[in-house]
Amino acid sequence: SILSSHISPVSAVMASEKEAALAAATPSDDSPTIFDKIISKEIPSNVVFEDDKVLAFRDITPQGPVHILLIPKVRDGLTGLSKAEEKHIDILGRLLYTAKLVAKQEGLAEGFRIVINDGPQGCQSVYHIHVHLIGGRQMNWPPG
Ligand code: TR5
Repeated sequence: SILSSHISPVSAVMASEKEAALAAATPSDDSPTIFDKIISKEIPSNVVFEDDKVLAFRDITPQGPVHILLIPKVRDGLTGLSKAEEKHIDILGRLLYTAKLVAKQEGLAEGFRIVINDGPQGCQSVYHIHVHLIGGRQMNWPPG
């Protein structure tokens, strides 16, 4: 890609992985995602918080010193925020509240960024709703 030719090889690999994940992602598809295997521990992840409803683990391609994904253990049709229904209000609140707890646990007293990517234009690549918690560096606005 145009991007890849102007950045370091490591970043180029990461960029193309994201591009590949985006290309493979099918927004309307209700089939399992990689996160099901992370929940079942079939695929290892670096878990930082877990209860009966929520799993929080470190992103494999961190966009900051701290980059954690918070996901519901049961997707229940919540492939993305745009699919939210009233029945999801409790889990949506729990994801955000848990993000606050994890931010404190990670020492992000100076602030942090919460992101939920939705759909192709939102750059969503995994269709199991997830909250990104990013911190440990100065964030910029507007985001890319
Ligand atoms: O692009 P969106 O917003 O959908 O976020 C998906 C996130 O999942 C990205 O930030 C990826 O880096 C992250 N991701 C993808 C995989 C993965 C992961 N984080 C932890 N562990 C992972 N495994 C084992 N496999 C992935 N494909």
